[in-house]
Amino acid sequence: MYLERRMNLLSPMAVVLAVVLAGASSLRAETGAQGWLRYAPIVGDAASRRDAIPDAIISLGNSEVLNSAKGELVRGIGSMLGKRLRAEKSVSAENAFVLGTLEDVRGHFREVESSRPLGPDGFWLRSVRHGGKKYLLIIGGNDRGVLYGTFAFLSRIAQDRRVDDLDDVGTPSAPIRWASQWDNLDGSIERGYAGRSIFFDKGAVRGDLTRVGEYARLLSWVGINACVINNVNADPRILSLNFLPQLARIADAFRPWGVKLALSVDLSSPAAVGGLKTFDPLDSGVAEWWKDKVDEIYQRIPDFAGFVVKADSEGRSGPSQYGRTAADAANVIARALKPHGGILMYRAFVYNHHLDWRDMKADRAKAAYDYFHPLDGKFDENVVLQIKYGPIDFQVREPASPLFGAMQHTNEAIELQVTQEYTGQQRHLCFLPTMWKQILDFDMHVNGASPVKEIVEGKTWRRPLGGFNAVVNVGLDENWLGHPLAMANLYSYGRLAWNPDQSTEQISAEWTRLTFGNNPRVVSTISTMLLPSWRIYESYTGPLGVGTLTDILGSHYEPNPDSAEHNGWGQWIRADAQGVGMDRTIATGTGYIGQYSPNVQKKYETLTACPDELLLFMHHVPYIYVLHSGKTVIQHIYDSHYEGAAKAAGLVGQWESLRGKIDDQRYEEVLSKLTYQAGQAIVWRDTVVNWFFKKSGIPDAKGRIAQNHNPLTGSVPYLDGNRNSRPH
Ligand code: GCV
Repeated sequence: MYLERRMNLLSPMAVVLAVVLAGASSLRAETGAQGWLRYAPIVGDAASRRDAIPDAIISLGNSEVLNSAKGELVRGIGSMLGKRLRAEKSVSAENAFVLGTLEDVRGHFREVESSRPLGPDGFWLRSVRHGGKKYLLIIGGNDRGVLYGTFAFLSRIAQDRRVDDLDDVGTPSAPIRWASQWDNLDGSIERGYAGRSIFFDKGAVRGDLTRVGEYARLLSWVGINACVINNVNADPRILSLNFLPQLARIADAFRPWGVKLALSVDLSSPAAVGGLKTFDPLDSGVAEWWKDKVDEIYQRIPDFAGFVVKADSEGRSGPSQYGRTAADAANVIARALKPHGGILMYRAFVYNHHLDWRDMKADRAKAAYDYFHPLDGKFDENVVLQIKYGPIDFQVREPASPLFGAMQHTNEAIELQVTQEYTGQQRHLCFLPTMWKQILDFDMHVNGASPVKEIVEGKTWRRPLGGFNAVVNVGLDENWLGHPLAMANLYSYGRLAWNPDQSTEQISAEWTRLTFGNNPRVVSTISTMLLPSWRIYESYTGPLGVGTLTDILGSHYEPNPDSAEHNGWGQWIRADAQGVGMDRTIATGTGYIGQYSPNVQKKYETLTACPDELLLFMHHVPYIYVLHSGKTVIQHIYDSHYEGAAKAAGLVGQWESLRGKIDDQRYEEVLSKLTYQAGQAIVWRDTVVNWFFKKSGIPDAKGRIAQNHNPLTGSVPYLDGNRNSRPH
């Protein structure tokens, strides 16, 4: 208002200057620490937005979560619209925000009496008129729902969307919407690419937990309701007595944001830190130990969410050491958690990493189904089987794990990976929701139409529990994930866990608006970069579902196709002089395809039906096999690598068109990452095409391969003579 009045009095020249300055100030340097929670001043029609906003705020309750909701509303409206809300104690005859649970709001507003049901964590934004006054009700199914509703309202403002006459209900898809960290007690993070742990340092919980609270606030905005803070390769000391008060401090930092604490635990803990001689899940002393330990935890942390267990996997202890099953192991802990409402997430990532690579029937992809399918129906009601999206391990392209369709008497959750272990480690732009959506929408055909998302939501088989857990691995880097654009993956994970039916276009535009502002050019350019970026990454790393061509025995980052073969890890690509790909057919291969329902088997079993994008995952074919696209396999490999690298270079130009439209700091950071990616894509391209050329002896029809060039030993010239560098 003040600025407007002043501008009316100014000369046209001064008005131009003022507008330029206002624009410039909105481009102040940003570190990315705020993520999508910037509450940047609205540059558009802020005045009319401001007028639609009441002056007062009343919170019907006084919990920590409600206080956060109230605080956020005051902070957000103040920062975005320059309006200071006045806190009032009770509802009176004046325009106001009213925040509360459905039960509490009903007591004041008859309009919501005959309301729709509002489940836990759900919210309802409702504008009502009452005695000539306007009220904006932010109603929750519980306190957390009120906070989510508040964030949803603020998100509307930040995106410059309409906020009058609201009648907007938000319902989460599933009760489990967790984030996981693979943080070690020494402060390192397994597969973390953005600095050290925000939780731990030198074997203890950090003294300053400011970043922990900020992380919880970001998670809460996208509807995440619990966070597992330590590596699934769990250090048993996390359950030792002296750790508990430290863990309680983390839970305290999470609590105002409705985020519950969860822990990864090692199955051997009763012996490792409990002093017992055994950790046999069927031993009564072991059951007693878990019960006492869990009671202790709940005494200090009454809203504790539960445990995640990785067992019998990659060298971890497990029930197999006592001839027991995963159900025995899961249930003994679940029974200790049950009286407190806690959940036990048991990971289905169980496989033998000493497979015989000479055995053409051996197949790591079959392991989870083979192990868990016979246990269906044997898990307690508060156990959830946590299943990685594909049957191998977070690869750039995998089919949906057949296990999703095989456990109708068991709760399930899908495990995704925000941290880009195999997808460019936050040095490459790779917007993963495009891939996640393909998996979530994939129809397993097990109970009529049964997409993976509905199975994990618990809808397909009416399961009481289910949902989502993603490995995030934020670190102490100011911008959380290292690459400013990687935060789009974290944001989208939360949004998809809340509602997997949302489109990636909608989510990416939303994230961009919140993160970089509402300039339509910025929004459309960044969305146009994000949306194809997963396919671009796939095309210059591992096309046709070939599996990993990365350095599987080491960093999981650089290209090294040889490392996939001839070892026990089972991520083989089976490339020889004639052809490539794993034969997983029922007819002649490992039989993996037989783990799907008949309708899905039909999609994959024959070469004619199998989609090109998964061909080499399902079949071994000659290099000269002709794809549906009309190209031979080998020519596709060559072309996709050249095209992918060219597209990666194109991202640089797209980003450069935004110079001056976003703040310099984030602009320069992203630019340097994309420039690096363009060079690294060339390293990938040249390594892979040379490797396949050497294997197959078939030249590129377009004559692009420089035969004597070895990109792994020499640096590669790119982008007008700049030298490509490797990450340290
Ligand atoms: C935490 C992959 C990763 C490991 C990870 C494991 C898992 O193998 O490379 O770092 O261990 O998955 O998900 O348990």
